[in-house]
Amino acid sequence: MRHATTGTRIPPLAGLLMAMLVSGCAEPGPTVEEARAFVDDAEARLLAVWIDAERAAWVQSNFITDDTTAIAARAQTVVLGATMELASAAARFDGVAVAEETRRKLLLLKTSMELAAPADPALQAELAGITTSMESTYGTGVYCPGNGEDCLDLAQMERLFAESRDTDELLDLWTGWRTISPPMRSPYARFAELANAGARDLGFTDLGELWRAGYDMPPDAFTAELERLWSQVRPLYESLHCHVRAKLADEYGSAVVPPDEPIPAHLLGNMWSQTWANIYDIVGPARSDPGYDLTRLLESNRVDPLEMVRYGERFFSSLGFDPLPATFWERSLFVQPVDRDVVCHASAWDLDFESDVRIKMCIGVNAEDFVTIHHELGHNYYQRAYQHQSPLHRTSANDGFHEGVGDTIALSITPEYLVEVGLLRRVPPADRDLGLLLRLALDKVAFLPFGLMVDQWRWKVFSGEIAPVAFNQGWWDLRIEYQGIRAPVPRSEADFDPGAKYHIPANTPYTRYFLAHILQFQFHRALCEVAGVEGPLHRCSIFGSLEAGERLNAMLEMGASRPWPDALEVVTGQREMDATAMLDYFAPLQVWLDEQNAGRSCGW
Ligand code: X8Z
Ligand code: ZN
Repeated sequence: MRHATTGTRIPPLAGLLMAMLVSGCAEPGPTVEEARAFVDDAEARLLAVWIDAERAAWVQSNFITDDTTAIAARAQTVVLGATMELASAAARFDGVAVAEETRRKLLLLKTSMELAAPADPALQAELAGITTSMESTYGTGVYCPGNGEDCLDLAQMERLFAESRDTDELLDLWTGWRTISPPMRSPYARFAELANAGARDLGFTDLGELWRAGYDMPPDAFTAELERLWSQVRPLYESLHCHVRAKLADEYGSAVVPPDEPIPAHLLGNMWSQTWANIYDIVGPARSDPGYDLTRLLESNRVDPLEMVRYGERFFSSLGFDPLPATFWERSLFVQPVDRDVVCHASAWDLDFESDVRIKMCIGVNAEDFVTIHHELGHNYYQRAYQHQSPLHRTSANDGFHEGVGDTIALSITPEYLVEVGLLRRVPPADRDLGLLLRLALDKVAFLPFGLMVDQWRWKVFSGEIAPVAFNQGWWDLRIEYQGIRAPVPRSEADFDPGAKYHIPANTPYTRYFLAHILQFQFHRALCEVAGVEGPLHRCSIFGSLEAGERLNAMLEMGASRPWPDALEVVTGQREMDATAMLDYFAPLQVWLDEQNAGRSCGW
């Protein structure tokens, strides 16, 4: 911390230091060599504690008990302690003219964590205890309707939620799932307090600023960057919202879905209203059959969860990537166990930061999970590609890249691809494209404002703009502002609706998914060009293109060794994130939506 001096009186100690400097006997500052050695040691030490913590977290999420949660918390405490110590010590080299690579690593030391903690070991342990136990609370959450005997877990509730068209049942499920989170409210407030104190010790204003510092630009510039990207895609979202609201009003009546107002959150086919493809049947055009339904195709071809993962692996193999290691198949979790609690929220892991890659998922045989498998495998192939980088560079160019790779591959699950791999008999005619585009937009475009608002909420919580007494109100204000979606029943501060979304208790930053939704279309457009596929983007599959695979791999293997614009340039030739690829992709849909919305009053 730098303090302003008042007056010109030289305090005795400073006077002594000056005298030492003048006489040349001052302790010399640290050298470039020392800085490099410090970074090398730090990386070795961090790698060791990261691996321990990953193993503990893996066991915790695959076998949730009080004991595994405590063990994971202990390992997390060690990571917090080591990171805070090293990040603080790194400041010693602030004035040293180190090489660019060392400078970058000194910064990455601070931003490599999604969490910061005060220096006091007791507070570090408290913070790690809160985060691990919130995740366990979420993972074991159930809702027991009626007589309280037949409890539903999240996976069961999500399935019912996707299919039900009964507003009473939907409302019951919607409010039911949100009974798991009020106990997280006060731990969350304490978590924010402790993490903010840690972030301030590192020189950030709060944890939100630490998160925003991870994008190779000043945190404020990143905020502006998000605003720029959102303004590119907002008109498309508003068109989709307008059409969906009108169709929901046709289905449920305008007393349930009033015009000009935000859409009630329980009618969109997803527990968090973050993707809407499950209500395609309600909002699709007349004679809208997009030609096939991937869920039905998986069922009729008797594809089981393991085989779904094999489809994913074969896709990456077709691009020239090595097959997944035997340990992936032995150690991953693919189906929900019946005899114990697990965190079912899908995730990808790299236990040894080299090749012990795994996924953990409760796979259902349906289109959504088929896409999620590709999403998770994208993480694993990225992790394997950068394993030769030094530890601090073993991550993606920015976190949006990590989330965008598998999704990019999933954009290549086109009708042509499904025919090629034998899941679909023939390619539907081009006049079905509108249905396909609308179905995809219900996932990708509908997601955008949700992808933004989750961290808008957290950033305001961390900065103090949203105080604990207004946690829930602040959440719904942003839901209305960004998404045009409102709570279906009055909510109060006895509720803690943010906690019913996995990434809040798990403390996973969420802006990464917004970025990924923009980036994946940019990657897709560029890789389709590399693969030499002509025609509309929504009909392009890069399946089987070694050229596209090589280009993608060149970016993946860089890890975080360079600022992200360098990595982006490798695949796309562009140095800026840019939503025009997404707009290009959906251009025919935008025309159609404009026709549908003519005469409707849009907005909320
Ligand atoms: O959490 C995920 C992945 C794991 S990184 C399944 N996603 C977000 C979510 O489910 O809310 C993918 C898209 C958004
Ligand atoms: Zn992911």
